[in-house]
Amino acid sequence: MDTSTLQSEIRKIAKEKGIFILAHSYQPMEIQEIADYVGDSLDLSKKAMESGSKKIMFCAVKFMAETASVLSPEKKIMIAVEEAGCPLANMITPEDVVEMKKKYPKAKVVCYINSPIEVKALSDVICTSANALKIVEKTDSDEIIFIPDQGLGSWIASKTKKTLHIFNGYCPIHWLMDADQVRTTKAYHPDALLVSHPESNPKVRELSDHVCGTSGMITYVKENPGRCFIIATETGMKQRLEKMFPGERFVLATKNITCPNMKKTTLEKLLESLREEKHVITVNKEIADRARTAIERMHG
Ligand code: CIZ
Repeated sequence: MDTSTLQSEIRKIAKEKGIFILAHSYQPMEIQEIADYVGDSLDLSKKAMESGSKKIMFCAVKFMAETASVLSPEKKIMIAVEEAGCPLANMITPEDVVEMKKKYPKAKVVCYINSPIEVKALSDVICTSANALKIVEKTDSDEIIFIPDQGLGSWIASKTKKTLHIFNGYCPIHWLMDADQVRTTKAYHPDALLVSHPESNPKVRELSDHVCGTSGMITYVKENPGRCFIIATETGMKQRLEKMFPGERFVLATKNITCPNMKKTTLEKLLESLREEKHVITVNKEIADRARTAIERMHG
């Protein structure tokens, strides 16, 4: 089947079965095009809760579907590709959190949403890149254990007076982005605004005109019409911005900023998962109950 036939078939099956399709902004464009809603992890977890549909199919990575399943246990939450994981999330274990809590007994644990559900269950509150600073500021302690991302953690530490104890996990595509290559891209586009994700390493962030999560990038482009933007985050986001703002120019900060896990979703795999209603996410009830408290604190 060609792309548009596959897309029509996906829409048809989703409608027949009453399945709401959510896609992350890092998904391939042909997936974003057929989703009922495209957004960041915060938006997706809210949409999954608010949607009237009892069945949700996530085109994303696993921790995002797990978070939605914990927030909406009465719904059938599925993921298009079961093995779409997140290397950053996999860098931390519950034992690591227990160890840090022993070392810093007075600190509260702020956990980035890119983490396993068992780690969220040991945390006081969850955050995303869109709200991390706000969450750290309003957490009731001057001492924070920030897990698992050292990119986001070090960025927040530079913005707050609080003491942060930061776990050393990282997102390979953001943290390992080469600052020299970014400098070269800037030299080719001297009038462009460089926007980087806070998961990026400090050398890239220092070169940037603005640092924000993917939802913040949409706002930034809206607020700066008529400019060229160098985008330092996953390539799916650049494609989403191009689609949303056809009059603006976008350039990727380095050659290949592609998350292999986000790109595991294909139209063929999505169609099969919808037809068979497979890859249903299940979370152990005790863990889900503990994680829910931390996630709900984020939603306020
Ligand atoms: O929170 C998310 O969805 C991620 C992983 C990135 C972002 O900034 O939106």
